[in-house]
Amino acid sequence: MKNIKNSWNRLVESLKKNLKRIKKEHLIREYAQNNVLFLVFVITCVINSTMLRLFCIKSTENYLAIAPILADLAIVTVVGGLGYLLKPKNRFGYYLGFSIFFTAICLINSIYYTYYTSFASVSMLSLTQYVGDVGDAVVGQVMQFKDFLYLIGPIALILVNSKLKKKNYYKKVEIKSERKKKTIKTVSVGAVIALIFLFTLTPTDISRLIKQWNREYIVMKYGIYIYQANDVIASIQPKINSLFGYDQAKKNFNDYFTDTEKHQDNEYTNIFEGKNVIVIHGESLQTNLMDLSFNGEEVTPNLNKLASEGMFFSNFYSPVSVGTSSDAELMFNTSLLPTQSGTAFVSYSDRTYNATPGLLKEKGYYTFSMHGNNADFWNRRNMHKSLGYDRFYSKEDYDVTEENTVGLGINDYAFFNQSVDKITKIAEKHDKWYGLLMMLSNHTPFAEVDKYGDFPVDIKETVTNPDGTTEEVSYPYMEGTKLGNYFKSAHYADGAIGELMERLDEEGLLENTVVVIYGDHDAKLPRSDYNRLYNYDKQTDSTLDEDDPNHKEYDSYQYELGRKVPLIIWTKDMKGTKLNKEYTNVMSMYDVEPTLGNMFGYSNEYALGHDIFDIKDENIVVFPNGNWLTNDVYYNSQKGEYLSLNNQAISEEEIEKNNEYATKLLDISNEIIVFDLLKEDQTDENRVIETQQKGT
Ligand code: GP9
Ligand code: MN
Repeated sequence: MKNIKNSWNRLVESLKKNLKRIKKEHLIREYAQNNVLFLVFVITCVINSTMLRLFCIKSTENYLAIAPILADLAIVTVVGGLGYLLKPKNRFGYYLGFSIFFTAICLINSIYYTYYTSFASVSMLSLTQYVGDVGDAVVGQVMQFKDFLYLIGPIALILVNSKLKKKNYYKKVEIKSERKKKTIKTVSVGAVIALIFLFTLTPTDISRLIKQWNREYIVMKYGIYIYQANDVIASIQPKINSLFGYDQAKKNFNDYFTDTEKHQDNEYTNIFEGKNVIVIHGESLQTNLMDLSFNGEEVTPNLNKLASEGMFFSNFYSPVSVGTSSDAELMFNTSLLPTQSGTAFVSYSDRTYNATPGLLKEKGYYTFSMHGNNADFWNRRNMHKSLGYDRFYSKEDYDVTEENTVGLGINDYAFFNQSVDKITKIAEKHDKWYGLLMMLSNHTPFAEVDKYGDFPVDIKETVTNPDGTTEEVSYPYMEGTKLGNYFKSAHYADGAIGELMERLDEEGLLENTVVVIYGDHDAKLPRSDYNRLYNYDKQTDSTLDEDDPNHKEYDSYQYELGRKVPLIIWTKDMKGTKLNKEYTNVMSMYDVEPTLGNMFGYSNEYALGHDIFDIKDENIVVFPNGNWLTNDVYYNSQKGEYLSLNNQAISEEEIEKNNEYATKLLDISNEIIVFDLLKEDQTDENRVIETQQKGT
């Protein structure tokens, strides 16, 4: 302790001494005079990036953020430091060049943000529509006074340069070793700042940078320069991936589909032909919600009602990968699986997809999607076009206010309400339509509990006192836990589904319509919270001990299998018919397109999933990590072990066969997307020409 105190005192003393020396010897002034170009470059680049963030992202968290300033400072210090390798007379050109480059990044993003409320991506440069749409609008409508402020960097450098010229600054001679020393010192300072920045990062920050889809978040954390560099890498990666291996991929594809059995018609074939469709993408809705009640109130009464009146697929999984919501959409619409690197929505939005909206369009449907969030989230602005939606209604089409905002954006009640107004108009104009409504409120972290309304997740009991009087006691149970908050949030979202159904009915929109509801993926909640849910001890307000006879094990297998999500297909007149029942065969999100296709009379001949009424109890659900599930077995490929669901052992051969199938499915799906195998006219020659054109 004494030693630490002594060292600390020595450090403080030496700092004081150095500060005094710096003051006395005017070292700062001297440094500034000798490095004025570098300093102007660094300061203006950091100011520009900070200004961009402050103008675009209006949140206290952003206003107070130090991390992006550190990130920007590290980048420009290193770039600026490398300028010292040049002779003084060449440095102005170097700094001006980079200053213009960094200014352009800020300026383009500022304009793009004004127009699209998101940051720009180089991947969009290949989309001519973007250049066309924005090109005309830029100078007149979109470029605002604030955008001119970004020019301070190059302007300041030009002014400083003319002053320096007059002072004969550039006549100074600096020998090579001196220049090298200066470079090393400055770059090292940049590296230290970068290190400090790295310490501020959380695992979520890193994973979001890798995914590169939550652009605002990345800019808010990493600053605009790292965002843009990362964006370039993310945009180039799929192009590189698709350069090699096309022939082998095409052969695998042909072999796979030659060997695949053709679909057989069944009693569900064409039963919904010509009907309108409303698909509800239920954010983070898990099936286990539907079995739960607190103090006699169901968590999801509306979902439960729809399930009890319609076709309820109770063993349904959404094998999403890092693309979460967007992977669910991909699988639902295209019967493909998530890609092995990046996400289909962000990295491969320019590929050809045999997607449900596009296939229904060919049958005369008007197709649309609606979502209250920013259109660039998960790159939906582009990907929804590739999937064949005629129109994507996003945040900019909704009246979003502070009052109607919950979590990521407009709450599900306001979103549905405004959506029904839009659907009513669509239905007036079009005979047949297919629409997707994507919910948003029930999104992790489920923290805005006071906005979810009153839904206690405690245990209330009435106890009789010895004197005969009664009183109500409450045990906290799930109150204050993340899982408990999820129940409150899900109950809130479920209420919005109830209101939506009522309004659709009032507007007569359910008469000839099939409603399809799916949970997009699980809510990623802690297993310990589930242990509390199933093993709560009221007396101690904690989880029962594992050796307690009443303890119910909720192990990792139960947790993984518990991640299932609901799929409900419902029509107003289905209740009591033979369709109205629970369907228990295992099924996955990528089985939906062939299943619906069979019912609506369209087909994707390159679907990787199956019509569940064709494959029935022989279905296998494959997960992106190679795990798989049948009605009888759940196999964990990481551990190389399985859980029998029917108390029977499974042979090594069976495991091997299914492992091969899982790998094949994941590979073929990935190759279809990466090599754009569904695109017609894909001869090798055309691909080479196209790749060259894209490269120029
Ligand atoms: C974003 C919403 C949520 O618009 O769909 O995406 P997620 O985080 O669930 O992938
Ligand atoms: Mn989601």
